[in-house]
Amino acid sequence: MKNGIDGTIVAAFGRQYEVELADGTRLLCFTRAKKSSFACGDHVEVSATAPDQGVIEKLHARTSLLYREDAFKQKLIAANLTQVVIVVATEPSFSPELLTRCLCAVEDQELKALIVLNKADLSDRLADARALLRPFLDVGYEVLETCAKQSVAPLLERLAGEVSLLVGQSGMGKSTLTNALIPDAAAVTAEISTALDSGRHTTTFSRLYRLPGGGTLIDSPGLQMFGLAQLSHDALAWSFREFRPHLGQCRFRDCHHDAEPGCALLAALADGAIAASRFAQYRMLRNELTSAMQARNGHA
Ligand SMILES: Nc1nc2c(ncn2[C@@H]2O[C@H](COP(=O)(O)OP(=O)(O)O)[C@@H](O)[C@H]2O)c(=O)[nH]1
Ligand SMILES: [Mg+2]
Ligand SMILES: [Zn+2]
Repeated sequence: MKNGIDGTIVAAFGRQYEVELADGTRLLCFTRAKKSSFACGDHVEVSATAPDQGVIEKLHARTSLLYREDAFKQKLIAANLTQVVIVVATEPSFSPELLTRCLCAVEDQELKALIVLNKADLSDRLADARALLRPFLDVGYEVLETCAKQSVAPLLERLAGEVSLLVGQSGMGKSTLTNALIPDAAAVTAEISTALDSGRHTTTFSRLYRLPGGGTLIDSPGLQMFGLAQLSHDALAWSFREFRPHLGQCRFRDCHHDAEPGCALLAALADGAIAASRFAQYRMLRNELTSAMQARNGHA
């Protein structure tokens, strides 16, 4: 059997991975290590052990890695992305806090962010959803309103030439968008569900698709939590994009931006350059990071 073949992980289910080779062949691959740490989108080197099976031998360097982490474990979401599309909806209602957390991870990896407000056809809920998104627009994020059931053309345009991840809470319409964007996505999903005997229609693992107009799309399971324990305190502050002009301007180099005199962030907050709601989220996340660090060091 052939060794040293390059491929891309197009689906990650537990400790099994589907790897697509340059010629389009797909191998179901296992890993040699007990603790595997690969993600959908990873470029790997594999050895074929059967016409449709292989072993992952090596991971090629990543350009980016989106993941979440709490005090004790890490959960990889996708690798080698250029853009993250965070999907929210008019109904069910979404969590602005979760959206903030996703954006922090996206900013930390220096990826492009696009917020999609789906189910824009549910017009009686639209005003409320727009109001929840206002603080994100105010700091420069772009919001694209879609109706997955009518037209995904404007979204498709934004995906050309990018490696994009669709992420968000469950029920927002990620899979419906994927199915509308990729004609044979539903068939692929059904086939895998049968193969794994999961028999469920909810997305339980990430899957990578090639878009008809060029570009790559990864659909992911619904998110309920997004720990950011991987970030340092400085990285967290930097991940709030409107804080950046003020960072490094505090009187004290190790300023906690808490109550210190001469704090540039508190000054920006006082004069309205930083919104109170964003600063409150930052404080909450900062406290969470501190707790995670303490828990790791054994004095929780
Ligand atoms: N009205 C409306 N319903 C939608 C739209 N997009 C998705 N849905 C519905 O929302 C539900 C959840 O969609 P799904 O794609 O499974 O969400 P996911 O969990 O984010 O993958 C399904 O019943 C869809 O039919 C939309 O644009 N408008
Ligand atoms: Mg889904
Ligand atoms: Zn400060």
